[in-house]
Amino acid sequence: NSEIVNVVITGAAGQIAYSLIFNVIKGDMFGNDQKIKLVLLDIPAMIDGLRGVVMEIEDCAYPLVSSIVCTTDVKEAFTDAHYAILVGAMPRRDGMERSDLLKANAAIFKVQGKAINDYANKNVKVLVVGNPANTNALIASTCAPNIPKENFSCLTRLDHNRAKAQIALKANVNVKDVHNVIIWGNHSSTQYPDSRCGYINLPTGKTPISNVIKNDQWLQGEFITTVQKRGAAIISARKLSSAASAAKAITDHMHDWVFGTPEGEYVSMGVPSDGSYGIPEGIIFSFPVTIKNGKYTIVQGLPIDPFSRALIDSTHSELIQEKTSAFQFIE
Ligand code: NAX
Repeated sequence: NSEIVNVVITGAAGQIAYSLIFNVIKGDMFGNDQKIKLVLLDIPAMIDGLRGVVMEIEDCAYPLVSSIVCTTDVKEAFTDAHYAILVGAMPRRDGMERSDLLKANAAIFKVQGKAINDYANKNVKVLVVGNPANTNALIASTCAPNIPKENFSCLTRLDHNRAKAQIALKANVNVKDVHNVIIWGNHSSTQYPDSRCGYINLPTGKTPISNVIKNDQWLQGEFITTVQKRGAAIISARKLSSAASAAKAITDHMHDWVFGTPEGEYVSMGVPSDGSYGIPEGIIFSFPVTIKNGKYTIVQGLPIDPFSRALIDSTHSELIQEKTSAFQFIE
């Protein structure tokens, strides 16, 4: 591919970016023949660190990097962007109220959404990773009325990958044989990791997960809580939040958004709700999707039992509350 794509990564001096950037320039996201202009945005206090990252990018001597821009200016960063991966966010500090966190992030994503609206390529695809990811994505999209809503998404692929991995470990199969797990709702501890529609490829054929793991108590209990609390478990073990696995999930999300999903394969993506599964328009909610020609479609017609309905409704209410609290700061 001879056309260069402009890829913006925010929070570029942070720990996720320190894995993500190298996945991107190796070709894992856009393919092995796609040249990339890499645009790295962070805040002024991080600019020295960012220069160090740039030296390391150069030293990797990867041929896909056509140029690198390091900036603290949103206009410079988002001008002509084809892909914007918004990783940088205000972290929660000790003593900070939840409303302070929502306020600080509302301010960041309002400015970035507006800059994307004013300066990015009109077909830009935006992925929000910085937390609270669903609500930050909604704010950015709301502040970018000239960019189609469908071009804004948030990351729940890490939760999706975690769910696949837990199923593979429990069933003692390779993770590549686990398909169509679903993450519903918010990227938070109210998310609903759902194994009911998933299947495992066994030597004997395609088999529903619940026919391989014949333990409903585990599938409706420990499986769900393990995935919901995985981020916290990593922080408590590593004393740092997940970074390499987050970068891998970001790479999977963008790769599939660009190249599509294999026939019949669902991936989880936070996308604007459209009434599917009783979630009215107006929030960014994680759904099972399939992707073709750069456009995702929410998988329709999956059965929702009362157990699932309750969990989906509860993560929905949390998102409505987050939206109400955050939006008072952007009016
Ligand atoms: P770090 O604190 O290591 O890095 C964040 C970087 O963002 C810092 O360099 C900071 O200076 C920069 N930043 C802050 N405000 C900025 C702004 N206005 N413009 C540009 N850059 C800005 O955090 P890291 O571990 O990399 O995590 C980044 C974000 O991802 C956090 O909000 C984190 O909660 C979130 N995560 C989301 C996940 C998801 O699945 N949606 C999973 C992983 C991760 O926890």
